[in-house]
Amino acid sequence: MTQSKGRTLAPDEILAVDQIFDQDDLDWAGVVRGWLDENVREQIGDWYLEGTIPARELAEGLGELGVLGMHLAGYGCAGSTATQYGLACRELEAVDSGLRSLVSVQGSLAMFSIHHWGSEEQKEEWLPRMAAGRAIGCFGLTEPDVGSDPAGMKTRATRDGSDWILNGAKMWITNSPVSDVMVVWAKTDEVNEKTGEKGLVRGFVVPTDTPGVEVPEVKRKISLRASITGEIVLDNVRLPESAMLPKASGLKGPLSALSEARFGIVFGVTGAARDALEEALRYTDTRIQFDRPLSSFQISQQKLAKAFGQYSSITLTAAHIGRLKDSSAGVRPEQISLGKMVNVDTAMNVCRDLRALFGGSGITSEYSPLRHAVNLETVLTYEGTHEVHQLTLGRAMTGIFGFAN
Ligand code: TGC
Ligand code: FAD
Repeated sequence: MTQSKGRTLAPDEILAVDQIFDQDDLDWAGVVRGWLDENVREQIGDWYLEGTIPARELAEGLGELGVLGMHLAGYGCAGSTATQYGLACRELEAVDSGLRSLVSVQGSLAMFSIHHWGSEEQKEEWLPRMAAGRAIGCFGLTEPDVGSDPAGMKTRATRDGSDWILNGAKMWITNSPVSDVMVVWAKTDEVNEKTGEKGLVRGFVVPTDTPGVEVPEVKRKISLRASITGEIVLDNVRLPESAMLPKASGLKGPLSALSEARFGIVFGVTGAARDALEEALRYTDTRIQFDRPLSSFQISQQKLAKAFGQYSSITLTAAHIGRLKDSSAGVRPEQISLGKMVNVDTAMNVCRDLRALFGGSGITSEYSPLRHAVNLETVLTYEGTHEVHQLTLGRAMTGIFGFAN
């Protein structure tokens, strides 16, 4: 006998998301979601299969929407709260992690570095164009031989008169093949006061069309396919003295930008989990097996309830970290590590578990959970691997640096 269907509640209604975030902030998230519905959602599965994204066109649209560098103040940026920025990331990643990456790298890595560590001239030159999406930025920290331990970077910046000469290679750089400007981290011959040795990390603002720069694309990715990834090859790249970020000295420069981008991920991945859950609810409601909708089986409901519980807890974690970041005390790196470690891992498990509810259809691009789960493999790795964040928390709790023993 088929049971009559009672009233249904959306996950965010049960969670009472309107009691977690301010209504104005949720209205803003609705604006972002509406723009994505109109401009991106339908095409994303195809872009993913094609292994690309129309970055330039999207950047201009996202610039008009106002999400690029929205949490920065001045220079064409909105000066929003961290939570508002987080909620935008959540909507972007509900579509695809690649789209959130485009916005993270632009606003939190490239623009933040220039905004926080740059000269007035660097800010005036790049930030308004980047906020409008008329210039795309990338951020080169990782190298072919140096990932989790950026202190070991091999890229060098040496003096020639008042100029800088850059040599080296960066690997896995989001947007490098389509970028107009790169923030590149390199070691100079200056003495690092912490180690007492030569080799101080500095940041450089490098227009991509500078002679000696090449940005080959990384192909054959099976994760984060709706995102353009490349290398940066620097062969005797001559830059004026003014190209160096004057206020950044040491690893604090790039790590501070990473904190910003990791924060966006803490919120972003809750969007991927929410989207997978909404899609699973729609699918199980209409797919009939054994003369009943999948949603009526106890095991389906168990999977949905478990996923909902996990989604709820990562949303609350994101909201808490957002509040900390917006508070006068601010958020500490280990608190961001906590959010990145727990939220990415949990969102990945949610998407992977829900995928099973779609049976064979779940392995196509027609449904989002598997695409999200595969994307989240990248998110688990970049911006500090899962293990780096475990060790960061381990260090915070025990006082022992467990990275190298
Ligand atoms: P440590 O001694 O901890 O710190 C060195 C200096 O930096 C300061 N600091 C921070 N400052 C601001 N924000 C943070 N989150 C900071 N973390 C550390 C720290 O206070 C210190 O300052 P000072 O003044 O005392 O010198 O450095 P460590 O060498 O011990 O760090 C170890 C470790 C492993 C935690 C660090 O190297 C690390 O985080 N490694 C992971 C590397 C990483 O995340 N790479 C990401 C590359 S970019 C990317 O993936 C972009 S993906 C983009 C996309 O598509 O979305
Ligand atoms: P490794 O550091 O070699 O790590 C390999 C494995 O060893 C991992 O499991 C790691 O956790 C583990 N490991 C390493 N050290 C330790 C330790 N001490 N203890 C225990 N385990 C350890 N970088 C940028 O600079 N800019 C970008 O825009 C950017 N975009 C990216 C886009 C994509 C699609 C991807 C995949 C990566 C991107 N990255 C970018 C690079 C990313 O940040 C690195 O891949 C990441 O930091 C890990 O470095 P690695 O790949 O060299 O791995």
